[in-house]
Amino acid sequence: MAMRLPGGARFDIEMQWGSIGWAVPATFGYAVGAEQRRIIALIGDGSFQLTAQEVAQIVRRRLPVIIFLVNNHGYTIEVEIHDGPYNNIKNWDYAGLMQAFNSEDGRGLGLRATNGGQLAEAIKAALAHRDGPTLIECIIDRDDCSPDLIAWGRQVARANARPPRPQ
Ligand SMILES: Cc1ncc(C[n+]2csc(CCOP(=O)(O)OP(=O)(O)O)c2C)c(N)n1
Ligand SMILES: [Mg+2]
Repeated sequence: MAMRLPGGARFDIEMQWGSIGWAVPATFGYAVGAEQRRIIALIGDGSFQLTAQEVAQIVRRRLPVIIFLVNNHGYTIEVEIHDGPYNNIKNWDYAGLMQAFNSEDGRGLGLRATNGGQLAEAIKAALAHRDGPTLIECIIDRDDCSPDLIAWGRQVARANARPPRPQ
C-alpha cells in the first residue's frame, strides 16, 4: 500500500468484497483490454491457488504481463487476525507451473527470487520478455508483513470477538 507509482499509472484492487482469486482473471482482462499498457499484478500464493488456471489464457494470448507471486507459504493476512493450521497451504512450484501452462507452444516465463538481487535480475528479464507473461515467484517468510497489517489484524480480531448484538 505504501508503494509509489509513476505518474499516469493506474491501480486497481479488490477490496470492496475482498474476494480472493480475483487478481489473475482481472489481470487477463486488463491485458486484453489495454494492450498498449504494461500490466503488472501482485498476487498472494493463497489467492493465486483459486484461479491459477487463468494464467494459461495469458500464455495463450501471448500477453506480456508481469506477475509478482508473493509466496509466503499461506494466508498471512489471516495469520495476523487469528492463527491456526488452516492458514497453511500446500506449497506449489509456482515458477515451474509456467512450463506446464506453456505445454509445447507457449512462451510464458517462470522465475524465482529469494533475495533483492535475484528480484532485480528477474525484473530485468521480465521487461525484456515481450511474447508472453512472466511470473516471478518471490519467496518471503510467513511472518514477513507490514506493521500496518499487524495493527489491522489486531483490530479485526477484536471486532470478530465481540459478542453478538441482542436481537
Ligand atoms: C473467496 C474467498 N475465500 C476466502 C477468503 C478469506 N481470505 C481472505 S484473505 C485470505 C488469504 C489470502 O492469502 P494470500 O493470497 O496468500 O495473501 P497473503 O498471504 O499475502 O496475506 C483468505 C483465505 C476470501 N476473502 N475470499
Ligand atoms: Mg500468502
